[in-house]
Amino acid sequence: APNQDPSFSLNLYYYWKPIVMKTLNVGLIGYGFMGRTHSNGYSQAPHFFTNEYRPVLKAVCARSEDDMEAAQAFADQWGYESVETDWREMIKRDDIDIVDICTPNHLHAEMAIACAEAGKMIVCEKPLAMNSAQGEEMCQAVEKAGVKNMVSYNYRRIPAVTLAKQLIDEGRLGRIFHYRANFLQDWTINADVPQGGAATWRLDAKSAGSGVTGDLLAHCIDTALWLNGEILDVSAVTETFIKERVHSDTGKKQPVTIDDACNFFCHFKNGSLGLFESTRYARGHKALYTFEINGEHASIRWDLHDLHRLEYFDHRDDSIVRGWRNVHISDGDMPYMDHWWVPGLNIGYEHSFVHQVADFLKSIETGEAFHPSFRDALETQKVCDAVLESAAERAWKNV
Ligand code: NAI
Ligand code: SOE
Repeated sequence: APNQDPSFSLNLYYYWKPIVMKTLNVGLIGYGFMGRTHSNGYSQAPHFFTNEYRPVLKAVCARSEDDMEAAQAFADQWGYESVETDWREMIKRDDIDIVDICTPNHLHAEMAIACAEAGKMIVCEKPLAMNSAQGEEMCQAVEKAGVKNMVSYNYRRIPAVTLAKQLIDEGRLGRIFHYRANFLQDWTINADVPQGGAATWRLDAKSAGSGVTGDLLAHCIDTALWLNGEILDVSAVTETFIKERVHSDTGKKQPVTIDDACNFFCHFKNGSLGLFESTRYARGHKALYTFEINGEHASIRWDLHDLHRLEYFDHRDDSIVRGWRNVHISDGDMPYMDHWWVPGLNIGYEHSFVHQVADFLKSIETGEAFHPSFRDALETQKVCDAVLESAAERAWKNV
């Protein structure tokens, strides 16, 4: 061995292990940001993770004949074998096993329910639905059809976040008192940014459902439910700073009905207090997702801009060396890291989607449940609904 470090040889083992694979054909709907990210996940997962199943990029779907050329260019770039122009036709195909829904939020429910009825496994982007009533219908559809399903709350699968879960489950923090999370961006400060249309559907409630609550806080809520358990009730405030924007459908100024910013407090079932903040008006922040958890013995904090580090403070440390430890998650005994390169070499945002694919394929192979499923994501949706109701009514709301 060129290096006596066991984690190094483990990496080589994963890299060279011969694999016999069965195929699972993927049909992708939506070839924008997430269409690319998921396609990369399917392409990379079999190179780095040993699963019985290998995804095959079988078909990508355009919106209609009008964007056929763009869809074909995407297919050529990513290696999809065929292009469809109607997602309803694509999901009828016998040679499609998994349908991956990477479209704006208002399309998730109709597409996912139709896929379940067609007996397809489903990967759906977040947020699950426009609201929890719709989410419940989606859950019932996949459960009735008995099809495997997942929602792409990918941040769970960033190794430092997975390590946070491990430390909490091992009881290292002790009783938890505080959970604090932020997701800050600044891309809608300019009043000239329109609402609606291909690039700015997130600003139109008809296609997004909500603003930062469903788009950004949903991620924070998913992570929080996973790390710290159920949320019982919420008290929220939302603001829409720019009240009217040009709508791409009409070319005219129309009222903006999404939340530009949202802050909320909550009680968790374990007795801890939660404090969440999200905005698209935090000048200087592009995607600052952070959380901090304070327990009786120890605290942890994490920052997406430095995603490889988990900060950890343990009061039980010897007092003369006690302080915040800056743990760099790049060694083979850290979650997922035994599948990548050698110790010390970083991975990034897109790898959380590779991990997601690898874990999903493993759950198909073993028959074990995959999390977050539609049912798990419905819990996040219920918190989002309670947050928006609380802000509208200026009252505490039970989830
Ligand atoms: P995007 O705007 O980049 O792409 C959306 C795609 O959907 C486009 O290719 C568009 O042509 C397609 N589409 C729209 N209507 C369609 C129809 N009727 N039939 C077929 N295709 C249609 O959007 P983006 O950023 O990829 O977001 C998609 C979803 O992913 C959203 O639900 C969003 O919330 C979620 N998302 C999740 C992220 C994460 O970190 N997990 C990051 C970004 C987005
Ligand atoms: C919005 O800018 C966005 O892309 C969200 O849609 C994603 O869910 C989040 O992960 C990053 O920001």
